[in-house]
Amino acid sequence: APVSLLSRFRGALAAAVLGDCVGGEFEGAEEVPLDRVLQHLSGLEDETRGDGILQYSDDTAMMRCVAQSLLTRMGFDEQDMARSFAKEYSLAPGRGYGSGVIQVLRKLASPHLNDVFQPARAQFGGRGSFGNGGAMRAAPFALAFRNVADVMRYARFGAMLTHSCSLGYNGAVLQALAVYLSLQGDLAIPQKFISKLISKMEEMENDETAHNDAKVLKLAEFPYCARLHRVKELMEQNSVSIEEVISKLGNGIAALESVPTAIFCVLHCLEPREGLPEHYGGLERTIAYSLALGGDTDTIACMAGAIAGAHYGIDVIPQSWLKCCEGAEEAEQLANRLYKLYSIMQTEG
Ligand code: R7I
Ligand code: MG
Ligand code: MG
Repeated sequence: APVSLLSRFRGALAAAVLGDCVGGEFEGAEEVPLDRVLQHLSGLEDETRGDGILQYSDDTAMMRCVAQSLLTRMGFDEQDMARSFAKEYSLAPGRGYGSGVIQVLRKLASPHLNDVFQPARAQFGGRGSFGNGGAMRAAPFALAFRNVADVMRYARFGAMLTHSCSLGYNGAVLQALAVYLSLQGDLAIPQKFISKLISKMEEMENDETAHNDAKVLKLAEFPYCARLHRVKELMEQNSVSIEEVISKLGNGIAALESVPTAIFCVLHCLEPREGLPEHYGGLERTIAYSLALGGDTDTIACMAGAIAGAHYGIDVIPQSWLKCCEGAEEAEQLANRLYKLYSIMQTEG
């Protein structure tokens, strides 16, 4: 049966929270044997557990702020979103935020701040952060705007509130784009999906700031495009080892080393894979595989979850898994409200 757009919206946000919550167990672990991942996930099916025993981290906390702000302002309002991040951080500072971004969040709380993008620009010697904190919270942008140019524009501004390095905000653009295309059903033809991502990222990276950041950081000239080409090559291979994925795409806290990786996880798990239980559907495979890569597991699973959830919809996510995740229900409610906003918006351009 075709997956309804509402189901895709709910799937995207709920699976993002799921990825964050189940991924927290392995964040920072260098090697995560698949056995341990499957054990962790089968533990979620235990009836006696549930009721949000797995807590969400900064990934979900900030994604909720993005969704809330887009809803209450009925679009992007940088002042409101910045305030929302600052308030969330002050109420719950212990959610595992990146060590650099907390300085930005403290500055954003100041009532005397005129330019809300300024604190982010002061990070890391004035170049800004290339961490994946902008990308991890980018999914709601794909649910709030009808046309792709708006999704890209606002995902970029939304990320720039904390991540002013082009590698940081372009990672957020790529993540929002991937969710957007997945909502449209584009994962039905994986080659087309990846080609569209590459052509859009060529537009984004064909920019002086992006070229300069790439040069300073000693990266390829179009860093995201180069990684996406590697994703394409890995997709065409008969077999791919975890080690190969990590060495070619990365599994780290930098957006460049995690957003293309998350995209690869989704594409790789569209089909059954050796080592993953036969009773698993694509969504479950995507989450399990993301955790097995180790490294920044909560964030890679959160981003892969959002893309996969937008493809498969809410109905295939095991209820027992969602029940274990703090904030999963709220994520579905936010998705319902974003769907309503989307439905009343005019189609433009
Ligand atoms: O990007 P950010 O919000 O962190 C997100 C990550 C996710 O994995 C979450 O789950 C959470 O665990 O944190 O936070 P930032 O502090 O902006 O960036 C994260 C880290 O990336 C920093 O603490 C640095 O270690 C590194 N980093 C940089 N290092 C050197 N130079 C980011 N940008 C730079 C840089 O320009
Ligand atoms: Mg986190
Ligand atoms: Mg993380």
